[in-house]
Amino acid sequence: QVHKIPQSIHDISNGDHILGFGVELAEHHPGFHDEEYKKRRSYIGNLAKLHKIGEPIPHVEYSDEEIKIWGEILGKLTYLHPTHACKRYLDTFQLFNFVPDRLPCLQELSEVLMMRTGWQIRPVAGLLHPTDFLNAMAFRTFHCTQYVRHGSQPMYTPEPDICHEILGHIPLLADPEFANLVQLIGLASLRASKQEMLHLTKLYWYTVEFGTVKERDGVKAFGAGLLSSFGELQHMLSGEDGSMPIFEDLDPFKKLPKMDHKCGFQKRYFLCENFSDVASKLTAYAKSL
Ligand code: H2B
Ligand code: FE
Repeated sequence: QVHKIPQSIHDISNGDHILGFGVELAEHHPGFHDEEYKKRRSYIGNLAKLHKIGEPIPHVEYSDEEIKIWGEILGKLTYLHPTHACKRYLDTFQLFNFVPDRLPCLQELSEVLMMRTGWQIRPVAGLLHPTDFLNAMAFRTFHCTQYVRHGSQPMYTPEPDICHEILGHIPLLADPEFANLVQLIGLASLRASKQEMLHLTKLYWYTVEFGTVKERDGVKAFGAGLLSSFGELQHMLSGEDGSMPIFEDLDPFKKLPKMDHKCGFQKRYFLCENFSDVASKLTAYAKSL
């Protein structure tokens, strides 16, 4: 089996390795028994599959219900962000002028990123295989889902949706230092063995998805899984659900805990000094590969 190292984003498919709707989560997925919803999700997913790098991202006309879900999430999160999000996120968030009655389109967000940091967005039909997902980051490309989560549980989704991408990932990708750090993981992934790939997936998970950072007035979130989840942000600081999380220093050379995708909130977060601290640790690890 020859593994060809991708030379550019054109060598990475956004359609070959989608872990499709409801995989593993089938029965728990809030939209699993909603045929209308599944049709909508696959319609939007198919648009993504047809997209070619360099072309504008197809425009999706969102329904009133979808916009309502977005508006509700945006409203709740902007209430928590001032106290729970890291400073860099609060700064880059301002660039986008998000409003509750309009769901931003990926094309315009991609243009802002391109101007700020040279990153681009590529639409994807669902959860992409970690190898393709991480490899694409080497070429400053972030795969984003374009469908909206199911409306029965607006504050929860078992898989990424556009609200998670926009409110979790996009703002910080406009921060040059953070954008470089994300690319580092991507670059390290290009030649990684299977085992190293699993480790990089965990490094991604414990930084870009669930990372926390020390600031003058306490612990703040920079991970997208935190920034896009009202419940998880509260859990991070107060353990209001009765289980105070643990904070640990990140050491990329150490074995990292198994990722927990399903069972509620994270029990442990990795706490970093700042983005340049994360970047130098990741660089050191990448050099060892
Ligand atoms: N695919 C998509 N579409 N969005 C993600 O946020 C995502 C992904 N995350 N694939 C990846 C996997 C991540 O959880 C790691 C690398 O497995
Ligand atoms: Fe994510």
